[in-house]
Amino acid sequence: MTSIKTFEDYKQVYRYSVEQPEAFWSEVATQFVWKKKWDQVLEWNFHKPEVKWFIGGSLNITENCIDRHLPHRASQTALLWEANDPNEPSRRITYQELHDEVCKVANMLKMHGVKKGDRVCIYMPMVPEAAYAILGCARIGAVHSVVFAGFSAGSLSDRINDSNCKAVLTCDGSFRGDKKIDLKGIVDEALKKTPSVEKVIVLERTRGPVTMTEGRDFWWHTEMTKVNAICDAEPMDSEDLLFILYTSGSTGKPKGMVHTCGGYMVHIGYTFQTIFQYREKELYWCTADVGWVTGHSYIVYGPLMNGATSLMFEGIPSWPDMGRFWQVIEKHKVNIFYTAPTAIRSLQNAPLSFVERHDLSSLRLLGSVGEPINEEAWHWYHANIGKDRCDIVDTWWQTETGGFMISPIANVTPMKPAFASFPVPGVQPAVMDEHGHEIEGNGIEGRLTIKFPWPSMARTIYGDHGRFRDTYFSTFSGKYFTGDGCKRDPDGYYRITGRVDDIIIVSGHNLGTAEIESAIDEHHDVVESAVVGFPHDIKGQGVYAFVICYKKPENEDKLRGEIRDTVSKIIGAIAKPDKIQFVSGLPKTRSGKIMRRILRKVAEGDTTNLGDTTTLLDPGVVDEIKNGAL
Ligand code: 7RM
Repeated sequence: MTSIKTFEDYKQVYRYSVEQPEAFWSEVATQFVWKKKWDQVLEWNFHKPEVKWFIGGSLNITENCIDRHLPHRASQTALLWEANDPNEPSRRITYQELHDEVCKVANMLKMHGVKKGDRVCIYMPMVPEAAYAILGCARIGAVHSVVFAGFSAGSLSDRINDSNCKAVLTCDGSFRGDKKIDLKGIVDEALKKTPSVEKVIVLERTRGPVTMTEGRDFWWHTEMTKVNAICDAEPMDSEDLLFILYTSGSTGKPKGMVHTCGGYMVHIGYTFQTIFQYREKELYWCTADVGWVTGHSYIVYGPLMNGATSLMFEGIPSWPDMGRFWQVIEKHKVNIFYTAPTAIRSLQNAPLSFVERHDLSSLRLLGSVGEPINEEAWHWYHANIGKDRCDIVDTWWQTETGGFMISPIANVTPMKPAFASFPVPGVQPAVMDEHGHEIEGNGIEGRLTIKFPWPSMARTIYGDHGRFRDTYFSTFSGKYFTGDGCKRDPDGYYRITGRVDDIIIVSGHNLGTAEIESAIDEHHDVVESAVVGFPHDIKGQGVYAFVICYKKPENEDKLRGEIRDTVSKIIGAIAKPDKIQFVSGLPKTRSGKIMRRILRKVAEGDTTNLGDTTTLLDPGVVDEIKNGAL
């Protein structure tokens, strides 16, 4: 009893999944290909914390993504690739071709000394080879660590070093709108500081000039001619590592979230099918980048496990014009379109003619992910893209959760605009008050926690289990704390209200305030800074920086430009502050902590009630900050 076709089914399946979670998840797990069945479904302790699913089971996720489909869909398109440039032909990769390419990548990695358990960094743009790279690692049990190809050299080397990657897979360059980005140059810069990296494999994409280091760097296309397309799938224990994916933390050091094979496979495979209600032959398009968890779970693994056709798009929504997404939907007759509120809001600001000139009648379902979708954007999306015909699945989840946690089910859950609605079967949320008590009943608001394990939860932070415990399991004893706030309305629908901690979400990307502050502080004129988010029409949240300089800046705008460039170089353009206010001091507590609550209020333009400021070291700075607000 795991399949859902009606809202009544949902209620029944959900109840079953809570009353008998192990029976429920083992029924789901039976629908996958295992090399050896598990001996025990679950073992857990949220105090340690320790979570193990499908203990004793053995599997390889790539068999579930590829091999199992070959008898009946070898010639079906697995990946449909649309280039950045609309004039470049799209590529169709069948399940058979995917099999062959993945096996070749796997063999290429082996040829270069990569073994089960070794970490491999993938720093690639949205090309099919990025999916081959991910699956090629999984095929041989190497742990992939994909780093978003918009990150700077410094961010890349930090991530490579944190998990001691042995190899890097990358491209000569990438295309993004009318820009060409020199990826290999960034890798070369990063690799000056990464002693663990032995080999670099470079895929040719832009054909820009690159420097190849003898003995370390190899061309993808030459290496791929040296291997064949047969590679047995490595048997993986359920709890063996599948991948590491870095996400921002509040100390500035990114956290390498660790996902393991069995539970991740089961949760992602099940939720893709259940939430989207994917039907045979449908074309599914998720616009995320493979560098984020959404790309991992719902461009690559989820769709492929379900024998779907997944569209992979290299470009951006605004080039050559603001109609690019809609043109792609028309061109390929996309049925399911899954994107982020930030993209919706930016396209909503363009003239409607960019939408109207395209035939969007192929669409059956829309999705949203990455941040709370505001009602205005929801209605625009529903009316203008879905033509009031398509449901919107507002999927709430995190890098840490691996897969969907709270979401409507397509054509099943009665929708409420801007509500992620109900928990996925098997997921048990609990809303907590600030004293650590669970708030029962409906029509309430608090902090969102999860009180029972789910299969695709991260098992640890790579190399730092203490930080994993402190970050997620110590705020509320015995519960996983999401860091998000939420409401549960009188009908029991969940609405996620955003981060309650110090992470800000800019255009759907998680950025730690501390990370941006430390980048700003790199500028030689800057003494100290504090960053908070503020509501931004397009990006959801914008970056507002309060900056203390050594001496009063002579030319404030010039300095703002330099600070923005510094942040861009160190972290990436995504983290550039939208507003920079120069101040002479910051509101700090006696123990030296910045009171962000006050800065947040100022950044939001609400300075009438700043709350209690008596614990501040120097309450005087508050007036200055208020008066200088931008
Ligand atoms: C998938 C992803 C996680 C954070 C999460 C939330 C926010 C994501 C929604 C959402 C409201 C949603 N992973 N978030 N989805 N907030 N409604 N549907 O985004 O690790 O990068 O970010 O994103 O704050 O904690 S993530």
